[in-house]
Amino acid sequence: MRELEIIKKLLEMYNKTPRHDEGYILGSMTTRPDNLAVYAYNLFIHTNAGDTRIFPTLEHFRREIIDFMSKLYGECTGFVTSGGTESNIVALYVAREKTGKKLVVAPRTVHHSIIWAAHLLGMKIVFTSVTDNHVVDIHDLRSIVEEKREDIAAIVITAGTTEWGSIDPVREVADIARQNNIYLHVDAAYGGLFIPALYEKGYIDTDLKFYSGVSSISVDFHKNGLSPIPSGIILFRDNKLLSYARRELPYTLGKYQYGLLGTRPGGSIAAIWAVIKKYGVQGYSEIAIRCMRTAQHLYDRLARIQDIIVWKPVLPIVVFKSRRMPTEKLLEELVKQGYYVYRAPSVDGLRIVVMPHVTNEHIDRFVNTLSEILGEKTE
Ligand code: 0PR
Repeated sequence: MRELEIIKKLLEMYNKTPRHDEGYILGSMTTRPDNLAVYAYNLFIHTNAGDTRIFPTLEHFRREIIDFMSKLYGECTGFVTSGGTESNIVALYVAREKTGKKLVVAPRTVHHSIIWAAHLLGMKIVFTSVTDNHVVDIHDLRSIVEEKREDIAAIVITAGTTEWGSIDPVREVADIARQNNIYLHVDAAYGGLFIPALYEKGYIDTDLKFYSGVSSISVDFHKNGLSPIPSGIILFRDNKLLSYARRELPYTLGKYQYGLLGTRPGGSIAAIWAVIKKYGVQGYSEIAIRCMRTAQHLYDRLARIQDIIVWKPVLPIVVFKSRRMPTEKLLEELVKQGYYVYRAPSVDGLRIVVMPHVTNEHIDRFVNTLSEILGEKTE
């Protein structure tokens, strides 16, 4: 094919591909990346973070990214990953290497990548129960820790669960981890960039920090950070922990690599650097509050539909279901109208994640469509 024909075909396919700004992608934790981040990504498209001796500017970006993360959560170190799944695998790998143990303790609400990571690493998970608010049951966690202390490699909790946006009590779990000298990983892939701001403004009562007892925190910039996929970060409280994630590679100039990947996109690092410089703590705070307000608007509108049961959002994730229409039927009807909404399996409901691209207008149009499907009038 000639290039022009290829471009024509590409554009044809592009026009058949949903875009976030159309307002129909409401369930998936993805969003339209920032244009400046895309520019940075493309500019550094040729770079490979697998060897920062060849591409030392990537190391410069990494340091400034770590400085930014240290401002958010307290002094830490770490590196850019391909996202939450890689970060979780690396965290459990480090815990296993450090302790020589193979038991992971986590509430059932952890992301499935934790289960996958444990499986890959030959580790076993013991699940704690969760409270009605979908957070770890501290009493149950304490008794499991007491009983199995000698075998535990890590405790994993989530700051912004995938289904509910609930936030496990980081400080309380950190106390347990510290008292028992256990590795604690906090998966903040979804909530990490929003929690400090929403805590400060009084929207939520759980904060996220490197409290004494927290060993690692993972955060994704391809979720609420507006950087292109793949953009994640794994943070460790010190260099000693980071060193477990390092592999020697003597034949290269760099001599070692971090994480799971060999060749690693340098574009992601440049893109994350660009968005943190553009938005900073203040900019992310504004995005967090905007998403939270839009989620509250969605909650308010759904609460006015008689046939709908809706749960109050903690972070900008709204779970709802119909009293009469089976969830699968409702989902099918929504998909027919062009909507991409996900399931909330624990209550057999549906889930909307208000990502940065979602506006009040998108929400209003969605609620009107939903009301029509349910045969109800809305105000
Ligand atoms: N940890 C948490 C708390 C997550 O929510 C996710 C992803 C991960 C880790 C893994 O992150 P990566 O997907 O970056 O490896 N949560 C989304 C989810 O499971 C991932 C996703 C996003 C799936 C968009 C589908 C989709 O359309 O819903």
